[in-house]
Amino acid sequence: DDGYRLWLKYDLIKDVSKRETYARSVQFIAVNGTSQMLKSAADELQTGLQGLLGKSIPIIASAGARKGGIILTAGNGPTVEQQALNAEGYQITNRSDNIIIKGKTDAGVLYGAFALLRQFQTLQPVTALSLTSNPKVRYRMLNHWDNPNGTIERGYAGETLWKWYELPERIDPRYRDYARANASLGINGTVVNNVNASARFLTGEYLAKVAALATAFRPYGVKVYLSVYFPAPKVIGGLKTADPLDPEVRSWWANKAKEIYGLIPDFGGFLVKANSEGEPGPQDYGRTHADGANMLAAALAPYDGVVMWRAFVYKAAGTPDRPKADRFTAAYEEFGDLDGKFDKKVIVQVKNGPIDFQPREPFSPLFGKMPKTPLSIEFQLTQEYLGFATHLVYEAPIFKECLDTDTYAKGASSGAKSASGTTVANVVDGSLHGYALTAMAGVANTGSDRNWTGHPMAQANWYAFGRLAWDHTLSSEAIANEWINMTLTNEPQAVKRIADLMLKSREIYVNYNTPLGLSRPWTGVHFAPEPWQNKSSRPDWTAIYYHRADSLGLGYDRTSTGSNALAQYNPEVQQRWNNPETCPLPYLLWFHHVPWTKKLSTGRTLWDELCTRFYTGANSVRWMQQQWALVKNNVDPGTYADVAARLETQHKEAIWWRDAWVLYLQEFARQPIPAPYKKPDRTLDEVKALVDIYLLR
Ligand code: BDP
Repeated sequence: DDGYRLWLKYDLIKDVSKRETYARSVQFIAVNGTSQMLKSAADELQTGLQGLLGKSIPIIASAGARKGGIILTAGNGPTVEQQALNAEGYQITNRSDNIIIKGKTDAGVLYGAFALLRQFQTLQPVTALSLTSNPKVRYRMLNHWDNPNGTIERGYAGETLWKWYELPERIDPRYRDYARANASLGINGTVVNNVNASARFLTGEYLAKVAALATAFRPYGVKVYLSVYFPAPKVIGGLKTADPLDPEVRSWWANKAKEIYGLIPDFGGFLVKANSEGEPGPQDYGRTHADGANMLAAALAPYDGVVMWRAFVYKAAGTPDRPKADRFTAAYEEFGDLDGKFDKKVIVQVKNGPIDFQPREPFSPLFGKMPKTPLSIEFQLTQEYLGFATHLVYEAPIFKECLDTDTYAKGASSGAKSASGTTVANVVDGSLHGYALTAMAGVANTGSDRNWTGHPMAQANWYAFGRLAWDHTLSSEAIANEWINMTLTNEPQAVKRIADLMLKSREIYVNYNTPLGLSRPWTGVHFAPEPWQNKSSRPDWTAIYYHRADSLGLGYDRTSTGSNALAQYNPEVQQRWNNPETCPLPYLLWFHHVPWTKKLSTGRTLWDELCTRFYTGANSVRWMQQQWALVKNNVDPGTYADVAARLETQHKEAIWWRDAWVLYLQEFARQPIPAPYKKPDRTLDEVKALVDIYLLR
C-alpha cells in the first residue's frame, strides 16, 4: 500500500457476514438530480461500496417504490429535520427500508455521502441510522504555502501538487483525488499559493491556470482562493503606488476582482500576509491593516468572496529602541485598536498561539479581545516545529487544547470550562459574538510524495484538522479511531494500540523538545536543537530571547514584573497563569522566569523536573517503537516498515534534543543530572558540532 488512497481506501471488508448485512441495505443508489456534486456523491458511493462490499451497485435516477437502497436528495424541504440543517449540513436516516441522504444543498448531500461511507469503513451499523450534522464554521480551509517554482515553504512531503507549467491544459488526475479527500472531511476551500505571495498569480497567464484548478475542484465543493502580494498594482499593474486609499489602486483591485470572477465565478477570495516578516503592506503607506483589508473587501463587494487578513505580525522585539518589547504581545498591539473597523467581508486570521505554531502555546490573546471582528483560527498541519515528516506527532490534541480553552470573554460569570460558551472554539464558530463569517484554516502538510504527507501517520493530521473544522466538539480520540479504522486496520486491539501511540505522541514530543513551556529553540531551519543560538539580525530571531536561561533560572517573565504580556488576556485567564505557584506546568516557562532550585508541584526542583522530562520524553520514543512493533501483523507491511524506520530516526533525534538541552542548560543550572538518569555520553561541543552539520549550506 503506497498510501496514495489516504483514508478513502475502500478495501474489501473482511467479515463476510457483516458484508452481507451491509449489502442488503445498498442495492442501488438513486440520485434525485444531475448536478456535478450529486454525481460526485453517487460516484463515490458506488466506488466505495464496490471496494468495501465487492459488489457493483447501480446508480439510478429514481428509486420509485424500490427498497433497500440509498437515496440522495437535495433541497429545502419542509420537514423538521431539513429545517435543522444549515447550508452544508446533511441528514442520514434509514427509515422505510431506504438510506436517505438529505441536504439543503448538493454540497450537504456530498458530505452526507462521505459520512455514510465512513459508517461502513468504521464498521458501524447502517440500519437504524439517524444522523444530523452541520458544519460549525463556514469556511473550512487549507492554506498551501506553495511557490510558483514548485517548492513548498515548510513543506516536507515533496514539491507542490500544482503543476503550474502544465496548467491549464493538462489536468493532473491527482487534483481530483485532492478534492475528494478534502470533501470527505468537509473542507470547502483551498488557498493554493504561499502567503509570502508571488504577484505572478494575479496575472492573466496564471489566473487561467488557477481557473483550471478551480474547475477540477468544483465537483467536490472546494473553492479556490489566492494569497495576494499587496504591491501587485505596482509590480504587475504599472502603478506608482499600492496605497490602499489611492483611487487608482482601488480601481486596479476592483478590475482585478472582475477579471478573476470572469474566469472563476465561485472564486473564494484573498488571503493576505502584510507588513509581516518583510512582506509589504498598507503600513508602508502610513495606512492600517484595516485600510488594506477593507480596500480588498471593496473590490470583492459585488461577489461572494471574502478577505482573510492575517494577524501574524511582529515588529522586531528586544531591539535597543524597544528593549522590553515582547513578540508575544505584537499582534494584539497592532490589531486591538482595529476591532470593529473591518469591512463585513473581512475575517482576521489568527494563528492559534501568540508566537508561531510551537509544540505547545497558550492561545493567542486576540481570541479573548476582538468581539467585533470575525476571527479565523490558523493551525499548522505541516510539521515545521514538530520534527518535519520524520517525527510522529498526532496534532489533534494541539488543536483541541487551544479550541477548548476558555477565553473568559464574558468574564468569570460564564462559569465552568465546558459549559462556558466562551472558549476559543466558541469565538471562532461565531456562537459567542454572532459573527456571520466563520473560518478555520490549516497550513497544509501535503506535497507530491506518493502518500501525500511524507510521514504516513501525518495523514491523520490533515484528517483531524478537517474533522475539527467541521465539528470542533469531536474528541482527539474519536478522530484517531476513525482514521485508524479507515486507513490502517480494523482489528480492535491494534486500533487501540495505535490510538494510544497517537494520543500520547504530542506530549512525548513536547517532553524532549520544549517541556514546561519552553519555546522556539531553533534558528531558521526549525529542525535541529539550537538552544544556544544567540546571533541574528533581530533578537527575537534567536533562541536565547525565548528561553532566557541565566544563572538564576529559566523562562520568560511575562507578568507585570516582565513584559506584562499576560495583561492582554481577560482577568480570569491572567489569574490562572499569573502566579508561578499555581500556573499549570505546561505553561510555566511561557510566563515565568523560574529559579533552578524552585520546587514544583511534582515535588522536584525545576532543574530535576526538566531533566526528568527530557529523559522520559526520549525514552518514550522507544515505547512508541515497541507499541508499533506490536501491530506489525495488523497493518500493511510497507506502511509498517516506513513508520518503523521513521520512529528509529525519531528516537535518535529525541536523544539529540535531550542531550542538547540538558548539556546546554547545565552550564547555567550548574547541577548534576539527577538519578536515575545517566549523563549524556557526549559533550555539548560534540552536540553543537552535530547540529552544525545540518546548518551547512
Ligand atoms: C513561520 C514560518 C514562515 C512563514 C510564517 C508565516 O517559519 O516560513 O512564512 O510562519 O506564517 O512559521 O507567515
